[in-house]
Formats: sequence, structure tokens, C-alpha cells
Amino acid sequence: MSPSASAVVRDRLRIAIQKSGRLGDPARELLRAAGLSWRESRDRLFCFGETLAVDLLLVRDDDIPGLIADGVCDLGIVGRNVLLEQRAQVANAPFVELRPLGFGGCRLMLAVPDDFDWRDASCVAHRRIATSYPGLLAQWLHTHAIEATVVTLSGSVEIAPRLGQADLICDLVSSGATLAANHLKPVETLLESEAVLAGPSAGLSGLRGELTDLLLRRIDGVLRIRDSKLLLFQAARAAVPGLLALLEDAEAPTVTAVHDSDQLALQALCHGAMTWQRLENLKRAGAQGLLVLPIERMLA
Ligand code: PRT
Ligand code: ZN
Repeated sequence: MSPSASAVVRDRLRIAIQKSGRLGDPARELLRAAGLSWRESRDRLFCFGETLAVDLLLVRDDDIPGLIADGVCDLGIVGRNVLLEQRAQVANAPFVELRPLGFGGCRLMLAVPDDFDWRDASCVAHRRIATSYPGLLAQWLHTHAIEATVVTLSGSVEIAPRLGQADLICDLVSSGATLAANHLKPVETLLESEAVLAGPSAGLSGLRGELTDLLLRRIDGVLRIRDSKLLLFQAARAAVPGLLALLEDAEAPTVTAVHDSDQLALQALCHGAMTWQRLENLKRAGAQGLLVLPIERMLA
């Protein structure tokens, strides 16, 4: 760690994010949207926060829970799968999920060879299961009162059945393409995962606690408007009830009179996707002059 990093740690908040990999870029994007900016150091390990006293540490995702536990970092952005796996392995792990962040979605699943005659979870009994998630798998086996052999591998879990190392696997799945390419089929979900903001179970106090609260409020605002749009249109009074029924994802739509006209003007903050098809449905139901505006910021 650079000397400047250790010198500022007490009165500045430090967030660990993945240096590269799947979560690195979306994590930076989220923090930028929350108003942070940084100067990267030459070693690309430490980024000094410029707009707020919030610095970044760029690390491997597997190290993030431990860095929070050791107090080297205050917060971290990491997959729920990594966080819960490390919780499963360490009694009283001192880190918790503070917020789901809506990216990096995947599932921890059991997958069996295509020709495996799968009926239910009991099919796993006395089988060998290859995984990089031995803690979460052991928890699942325990919950289902199933005895099986856990074969812990650090990578390339999907080829274990073909190599004769295991009968089935327990691995992360997103599109399912890796399973299909390896003649495996997903059969059981152990965990729904996504990137999360993690922090110490005990919370943070003082300046770092205040910065955490500020950041959480901003992240909540960013997540809330991620797919949101402001919808504006006009309609005849008789069409309004039908139109409101089509806006089930809208937050308290506003209906106002239009000067010198029988028309009403509607304004609604919609949280669902505003597709062309949706706009065409609204038009058919009587909406006129539809405008869809992006939301720049929201502070609740
Ligand atoms: O170098 P570092 O240790 O930091 O990174 P890493 O290689 O350990 O992790 P990385 O970048 O691969 O993943 C980081 C996090 O992204 C994971 O911990 C998950 O929370 C999340 N994530 C989301 C995924 C996937 N989707 C995913 N599909 N992580 C891994 N995969 C792998 C999976 O293991 C399998 O090999 O992708 C393959 C399956 O993908 P599909 O699309 O073929 O189903
Ligand atoms: Zn990793």
C-alpha cells in the first residue's frame, strides 16, 4: 500500500472494489453516478477521492470481505456469492450486506450431466459435487439433510464431471452457455446473487459513518432512477382512468388542467421500461403529445 494511503485512512472512507473482472467497471460507474471521482495512483491499487473523502482500493473480489473484517477497508462492492461463501466459512464473520446493487446478477446452481436422470434434491445423496463454493454447498446439504462428497476446486468446475472428478457441479450461472457447452443442465438454485455493497456488521461511526450514510443515500437515489423516466402527455378527461391503469409502475401521477382547453395534462415518474410498445399502447388509450424524459438525479 502506498504511504499516502495509510496516512489518510482514519478520517477518510475507503471502499474496496474489484480491480478488474466483471464487477470492476459497473462498480466504478455506480460510484461515479453517486458523485465520486478519483485520482488513480501509479500502482493502480489505490485511488484518492477528489470530490469526497472517499478513496478506492482496487483488489481481487475474494479479498474484499477479509479487508472489511480487518478494518483495512470500510465498505466493499462484491458478489453476494463471495460474501455469503466467506460468511459460511467463518463463524461470526464481521461483515454484512448493506445494499443490493442491481448488477452482476447470477445464480449459484447445481448442474448435472445432460443424461443424468434428475428428479429432486435427493438425487444428490452420496454423489461427488465439484464446486468453488464449499461453504454454501455444505449449508444447502445440511438444510436438506443430504450426505454427499464436496470436491473443492478453485476454477474450471464445469469440466469436473467429464474428467471423472465429480458426478455433478455447483457453480455460478448467468446465461447458461457455459453449462450447455459442457453438456450440463441446471437443476437447482442455491442462491440468487448480484453485486452488493458490504460493510462491517458493527457499523461505522464518526466521519466515516457520516460519509457512509451520505453514500448510501446517493446510491439509493441512483438505483431508484436507473430505469426511471418522466412521462408527460395530454389526454381528454374521459381517457384518464384508462391511462392511469396503464401506468401501474408510476409514482403518484400528477393530473392538471390545461389552460383554455378541455384536455388534462399528466405527469408521471415511471419505474418500468418505457418501450415503444408501451408508448403505442398509451397512444391507443388516448395519450397525446407523449414525451419521455430521462431523470438526471433524485434526492428523496
Ligand atoms: O480476479 P478476481 O478474483 O477479482 O475475479 P474472479 O475471476 O474471481 O471473478 P469474476 O470477475 O469472474 O466474477 C466476479 C463476480 O461476478 C462473481 O463473484 C459473481 O458475483 C458475478 N458473476 C455474474 C459471475 C457471473 N455472473 C458468471 N457468469 N461470476 C462468474 N461467472 C462465471 C461462472 O463461474 C461460469 O464459469 O461465468 C460462467 C458461467 O457464465 P454463463 O453466462 O455461461 O452462464
Ligand atoms: Zn475472485
